[in-house]
Amino acid sequence: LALVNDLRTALAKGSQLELHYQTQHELGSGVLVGMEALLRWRHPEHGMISPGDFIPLAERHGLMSSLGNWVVERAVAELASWRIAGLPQVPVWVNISALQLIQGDLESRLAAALVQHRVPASLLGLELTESVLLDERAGDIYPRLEALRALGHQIAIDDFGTGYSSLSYLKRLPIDKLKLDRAFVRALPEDRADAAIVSAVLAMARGLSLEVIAEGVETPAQRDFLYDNGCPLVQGFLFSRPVPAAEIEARLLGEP
Ligand code: G
Ligand code: G
Ligand code: MN
Ligand code: NA
Repeated sequence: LALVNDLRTALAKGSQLELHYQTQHELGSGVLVGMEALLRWRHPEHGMISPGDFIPLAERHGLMSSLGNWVVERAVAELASWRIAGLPQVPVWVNISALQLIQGDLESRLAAALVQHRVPASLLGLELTESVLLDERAGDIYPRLEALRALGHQIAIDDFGTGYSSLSYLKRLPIDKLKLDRAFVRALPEDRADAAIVSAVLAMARGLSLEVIAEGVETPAQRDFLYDNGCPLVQGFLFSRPVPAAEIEARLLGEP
């Protein structure tokens, strides 16, 4: 397939790939608390290709570890360049795929990038989906998460609520944060079932001392519902779309 070869070329050159950043905010104050790094591929002929389209391709053709390593390396390098520029430092969260945990040397790649760029692990959060946590090929994930947290990384469960997992893992796993999937946010506040699910997740997370960040917040009405139900953190188009590094830098310049 031509596109796979193009992806190999893009990885080798690095120049067509970029990270876009979407801000995350404390809901009450609006304060910037972090950003999610989202991979983008600027294909020379096809234009911008979504990771939803090329990540499955990378997984099928054994390129996912390289792609994931590229993301880690770029995120850490950009964190370092922002520090050097004197910009305020907030954690960047990267998405980690199942195959990265299964096949890749994730831990050593993280360590190498952080040491090389002198970035503390506390500035690099890791987003894992529920399915990753339950993927048996990843082996016993518990000690690996413990070790990553001991190094200073924060760990979030991405797309929370959309997997088929049992809630009992929440009691057991060493994690910091739940990212409430935007599927539950979309129809707030009118949809009574979603409203019930969201307020129950928020109450449960408080009881478990887990932070919650609601994803896909697009409207003031959704934001207000989340605020009234005690959701501490938000991310979504209402606050910012994912934007290129240059735009995030401009934005960081405006932060106190
Ligand atoms: O940004 P966008 O909505 O197009 O992302 C589509 C999907 O691709 C989302 O599920 C997102 O989590 C995933 N994604 C974006 N960037 C990365 C990345 O760097 N690594 C992995 N594994 N997934 C990513
Ligand atoms: O699976 P994951 O949560 O990592 O996917 C994140 C993706 O969700 C991003 O690529 C981004 O494009 C998309 N996204 C972020 N905020 C919003 C939003 O407010 N509305 C919608 N529809 N998509 C969003
Ligand atoms: Mn994510
Ligand atoms: Na998500």
